[in-house]
Amino acid sequence: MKHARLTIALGLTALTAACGKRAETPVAAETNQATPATAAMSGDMGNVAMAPAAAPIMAKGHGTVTAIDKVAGTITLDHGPIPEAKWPSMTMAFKAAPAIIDAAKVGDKVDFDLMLTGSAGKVTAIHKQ
Ligand SMILES: [Cu+2]
Repeated sequence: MKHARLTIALGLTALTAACGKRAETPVAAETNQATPATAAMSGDMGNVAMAPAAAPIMAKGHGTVTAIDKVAGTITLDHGPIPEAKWPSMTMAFKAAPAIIDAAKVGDKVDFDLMLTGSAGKVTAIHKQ
C-alpha cells in the first residue's frame, strides 16, 4: 500500500481546468541549469523547488465505473474529490492497462490508485468495494 502523502506544490493553480485539459505550466529554465555548485543556497527552497513538473504523483480515489472503452484503453469513473490532484468530484476517463479494464464492469463501485503525470491521469490499480 503506497500512501504517498506528497505535499509538493506542483503549480496546480488551474483549479477550474477540467482534468486532462490543463495547459502545461511553463518551466523556468533554471530547473535545467542548476549545478551542484549552487547547492550552497540556504534551505529556504527545500526540495520543492527542485521537483520536476512532470514527476508522477500517486493518488487514491473512490468512485463508480460509468463507462469502459476497450478500444481506446480507457475507463470512465465518476469519482470523488482527489486532494492530491486538487480535483473536485467529477466524471472523467482515465487510461488503464487492459487487465484493469477487463476486470472492471460498468456500475462497479471501486477504490482505485491513480498515477498523475502532469495533466494526465492513469489508473494503475482498481479494487471493487
Ligand atoms: Cu477527475
